[in-house]
Amino acid sequence: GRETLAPGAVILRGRAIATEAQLLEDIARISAAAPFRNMTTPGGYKMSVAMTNCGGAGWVTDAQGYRYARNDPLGGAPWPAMPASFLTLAKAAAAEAGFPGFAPDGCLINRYEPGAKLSLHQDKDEQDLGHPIVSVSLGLPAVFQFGGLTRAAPVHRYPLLHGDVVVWGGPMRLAYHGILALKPGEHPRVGQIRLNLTFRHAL
Ligand code: MD5
Ligand code: FE
Repeated sequence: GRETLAPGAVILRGRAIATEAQLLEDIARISAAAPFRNMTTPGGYKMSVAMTNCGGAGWVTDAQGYRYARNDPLGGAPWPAMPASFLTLAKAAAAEAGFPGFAPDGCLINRYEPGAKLSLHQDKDEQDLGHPIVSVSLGLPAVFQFGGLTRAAPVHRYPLLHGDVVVWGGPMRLAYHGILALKPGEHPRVGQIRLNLTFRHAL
């Protein structure tokens, strides 16, 4: 099923189900090499969402600011390579949503435990904001907040469920958005967490 949130913002419900086992295996392998960690914002707060990355461009935050880095600041090695399962899904989903030719160079992997949240923000650390972003939800359900192009615009809430893929492009690429505090629960194959893959052409 396909739902349109706004021009250029499309939810492909259940689009990742067919490859969930491979995606989960690849996440386990990536996080064994580049562990999930709770990064610090430039303002000095520790994020409740734990993060890691794969591919050539990894999103990081520390006292210096937000940026994309080719290497993991924990240990200094390049981030693990982007697995074929990730790349194939992200490219296909983008094409289905009307963005053929999407070539992500990084994937941020977010891990939410109960209570973890992402406050309302814009994604604007990428060099060329003309590229779409593809996000894949796995595990426990979350409530996604989708606002407008200003912080004051009204915010709508949408459930994001295991297997859902969202493509954000066009005019709403810079919309304010966030994830409400995760409710405790148990997903039969993922456990007591939510995972989100966020594919970007960042560098
Ligand atoms: C998540 N992650 O569920 C979300 C999925 C992040 C983040 O927000 O920055 O890691 S990505 C949702 C998204 C991305 C780009 C644009 C918009 C939403 N949008 O315009 O609403 O962990
Ligand atoms: Fe975001």
